[in-house]
Amino acid sequence: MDKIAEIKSAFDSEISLCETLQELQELKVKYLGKSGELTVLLKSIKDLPAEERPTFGAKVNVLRGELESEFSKRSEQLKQMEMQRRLQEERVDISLTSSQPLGALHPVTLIENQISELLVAMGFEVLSGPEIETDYYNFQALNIPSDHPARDMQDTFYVTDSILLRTHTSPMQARHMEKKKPPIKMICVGKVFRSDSDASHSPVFHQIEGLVVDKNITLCDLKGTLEYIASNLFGKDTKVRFRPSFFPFTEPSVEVDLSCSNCGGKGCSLCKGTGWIEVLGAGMVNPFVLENCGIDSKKYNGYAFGIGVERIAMIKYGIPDIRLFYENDQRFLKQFGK
Ligand code: 2NM
Repeated sequence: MDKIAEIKSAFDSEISLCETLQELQELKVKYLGKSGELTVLLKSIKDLPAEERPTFGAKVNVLRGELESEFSKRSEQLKQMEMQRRLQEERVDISLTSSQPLGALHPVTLIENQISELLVAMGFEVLSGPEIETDYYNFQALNIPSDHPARDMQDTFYVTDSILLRTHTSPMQARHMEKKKPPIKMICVGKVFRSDSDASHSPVFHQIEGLVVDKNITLCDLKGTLEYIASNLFGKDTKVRFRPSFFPFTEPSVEVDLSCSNCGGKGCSLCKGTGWIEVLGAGMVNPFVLENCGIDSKKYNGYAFGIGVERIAMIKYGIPDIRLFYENDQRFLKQFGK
């Protein structure tokens, strides 16, 4: 009986020292194995007087039950600890920021996308065309006469006498009018080229030109479209103002001003105290242009507008010099496209 108590207390202290499943398994062999402590104890039963054997046997079996249940308890505990240890050790820190620098859209692309999306939502289709154009589509079809200063070598990049880098995206609209019957509702987005370079002019820049041809189109339709774009780009209280102007391809022609988004129209340095900022040109398509492109100008009319993408981006983001767009300075570029 003393031996049973002795084994139990030795076992209790040993099992509490087991730190791994391996050690626990070894302890199990030591106590419950074929030649383990309990087996040896049970075999010693033959040395006892016959009347003590049943009680002794019963006590050893109770001890076996106790040991077995403590083994499985400790085994569960160790498995849990092992799982915790692995979860800790193999943890992936998903909050770690990437060491790869992330790219972002160029401010010109951002504005181009924003304006295009607004116009597409109003039912305009988006077209693109060649950057190298013929004199015919870039000038003649658009009612720009041979002696017009824009045709000068000083202003236009010529490839040959009659082939040039397009100076606006309008040639694409002339091409489209030749092919399609009204109603036409299109925009053309892309690069254009002019021989000009200073803080507000770049030899390559981006244009979005819109064209609508249908029956009974008015300047009000044009104004409504531009007001929608202006209020989405610069805030819903933005006002649109038309001033008379001249373009060979529109009649009448207008310069379009927006109320200054910086001062709300009160006058500031951005709008040079006037409360208005000139943003684009537009007008009713000149009937000569419609006729040149095979559209009956007695039945149909339309409006057109031309937006300089860089100009809009400069106003919206407060960029003072157009050349910043093309220098690819990371410090400039990473401020946009969040
Ligand atoms: C502008 C201003 C006014 C324009 C005209 C045409 C076309 F091809 F339909 F005749 N497209 N874009 C236009 C009219 C462009 O840019 C300042």
